[in-house]
Amino acid sequence: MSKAANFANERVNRRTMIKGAAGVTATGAALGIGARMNGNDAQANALQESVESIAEARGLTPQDIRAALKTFVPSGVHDDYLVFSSGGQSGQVLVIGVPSMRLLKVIAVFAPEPWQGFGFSTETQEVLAGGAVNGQVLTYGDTHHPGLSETDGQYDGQWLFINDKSNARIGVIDLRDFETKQIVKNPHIISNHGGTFVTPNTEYIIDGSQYATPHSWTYAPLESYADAYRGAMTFWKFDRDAGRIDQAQSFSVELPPYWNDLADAGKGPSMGWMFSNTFNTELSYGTGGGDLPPVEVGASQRDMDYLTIINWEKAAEVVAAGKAEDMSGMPMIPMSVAVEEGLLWLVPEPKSPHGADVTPDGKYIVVSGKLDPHVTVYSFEKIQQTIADGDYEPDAYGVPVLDFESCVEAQVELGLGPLHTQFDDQGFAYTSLFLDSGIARWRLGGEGIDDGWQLIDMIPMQYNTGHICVAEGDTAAPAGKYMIGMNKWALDRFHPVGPLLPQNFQLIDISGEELELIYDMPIGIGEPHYVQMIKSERLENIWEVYPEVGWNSITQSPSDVATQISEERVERDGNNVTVYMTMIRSTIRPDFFEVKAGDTVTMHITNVEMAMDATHGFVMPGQNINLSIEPGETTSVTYVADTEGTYPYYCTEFCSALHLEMMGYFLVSP
Ligand code: K7E
Ligand code: CUA
Repeated sequence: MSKAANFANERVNRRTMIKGAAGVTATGAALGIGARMNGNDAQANALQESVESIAEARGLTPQDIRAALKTFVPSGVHDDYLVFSSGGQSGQVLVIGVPSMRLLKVIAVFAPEPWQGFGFSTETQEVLAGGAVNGQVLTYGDTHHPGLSETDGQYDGQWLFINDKSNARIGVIDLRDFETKQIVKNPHIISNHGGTFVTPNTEYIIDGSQYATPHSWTYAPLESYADAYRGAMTFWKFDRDAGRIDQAQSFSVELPPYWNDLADAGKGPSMGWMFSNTFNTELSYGTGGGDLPPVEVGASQRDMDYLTIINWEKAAEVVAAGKAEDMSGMPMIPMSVAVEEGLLWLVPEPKSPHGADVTPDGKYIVVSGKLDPHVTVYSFEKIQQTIADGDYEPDAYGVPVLDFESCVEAQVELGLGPLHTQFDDQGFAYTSLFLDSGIARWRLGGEGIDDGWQLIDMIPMQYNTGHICVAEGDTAAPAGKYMIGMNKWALDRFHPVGPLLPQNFQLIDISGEELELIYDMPIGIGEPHYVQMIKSERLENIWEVYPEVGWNSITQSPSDVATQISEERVERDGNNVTVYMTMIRSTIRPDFFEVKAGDTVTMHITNVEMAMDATHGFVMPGQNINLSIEPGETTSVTYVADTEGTYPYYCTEFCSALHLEMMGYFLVSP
């Protein structure tokens, strides 16, 4: 039996013991109610009795009651932490409060979303169009890794980035209004995975290719894989003032046709560097329609794959010096140049690696091999020394491979299927164990720590944990306290809902000596991969309403088609009709307009209210138009009125007592 399985058994025994021996009558004692309330025995007894009767009626154990008390957030009280979660195949981002695990918002990113009018208004259609691939606007994304902007290695609460793995795109979300402002398509690669990870001051957003293709996904037969196919690591420059990724200042580093997995940016002593897992160093491309082994087998033959190491500060200098090549409109540093300049290195890594996580102090890189029960810890200092000593041999592509033993600090046996690692404020690391369905807590080592690099505990998860997240646990200063396990399989944990089951987020209290499971939250939309948890107090720039009436929320500036009260009008120019409209409780102005069949109608709608939460929605039947106009916002939409008829438009948000009267008639005459 593996160590992890042992821990799991112990846990089960402990839980059964508490249930069986103590039962619900021990709840009061478990809660310490009597002791705390000595001053007022009558009150304490009453509370204890009521708790016990509720617990008995609901069949709750003392553990259940502790969990409930730790996660309950009273009505009107806000959560201490917010989680930004990938929405997986929904192409969205979920915002969740911790510890309550209440869903606060779903942010549309790569897919149209009617409630927010995302992908329906002209402004948001342009955002979606920014991520077009081969000229086609896509209406989904496979989101994996949200990345909060950082200052000095800590979340600054200003921006959020998220990748679409399936099309190698990045979405940019402004945390003043929690809306997507930009989608960029990587011109060099067609699928990514190691994104989005930001450098410590959000200088760059890291975006690594997953499946190798020829550069810019052009055609080349699979048999030419080794010669014609390539990987790339892209560094997107983020312009904070503009609030946009600046493609003109972004670049990629060409890589061998290995598959890059998760990445992380160095910090502290390793500032300026980044680290990415690389698997399929076997160069498998599957059967190729012949009798080669399938990828599953072909890509798992070697005992070691690679950790890819890039000096991005140096890479930026090399681009500035004009040593990169233009490729599809963005610079690419050729592999040969990257090697010559000493900015690209490899180190062997145990079999089929997945996660790569830099410790908060920036001294170590923790790597998990999916098919190895250990995590491998590399020392950044040792990596530098090995480079200085010239202790390396080139791989088949001429990229120097550093000596494994010289770079490794420790290997810690944790359990089966280690994937991702996070850190807390007590010197612990946590690693998800996919195959063992658990999370291992282990102690980091290093100078002055005698009991480091050791497995301490393991908490079973339900089931098959992928990513985990400790509060601010991937920053230079983790907060600890809470951890979420993102479980791929839910099986029996919730009421059955048909064959497609939700994912299971499990909240764990990590503040004590024991890891304590305190909440299960089903995620009924897509398969989230990664989440980041930020202290709520860091999100101090959130707007309650837009700064002024007539605001363009995409450019975040006054709209040039804003309409104030009494400026409402219908303008005609041949077949083009432009309607300048306002919305205020409980009137839409104008409340009538008529066009001829075939006219092109453009509507500019301004919500002239500046009261918090006074959002109006707008639908135009038969035209696939559904908008959301938040206080102060101006939103536009254009459509061709090609079918004559009578169409009542109305406000979709129940904004006032006379909300149903907030409507108008649109007539299309023959
Ligand atoms: Cu492990 Cu895409 Cu981050 Cu999923 S990845 S688990
Ligand atoms: Cu505005 Cu209902």
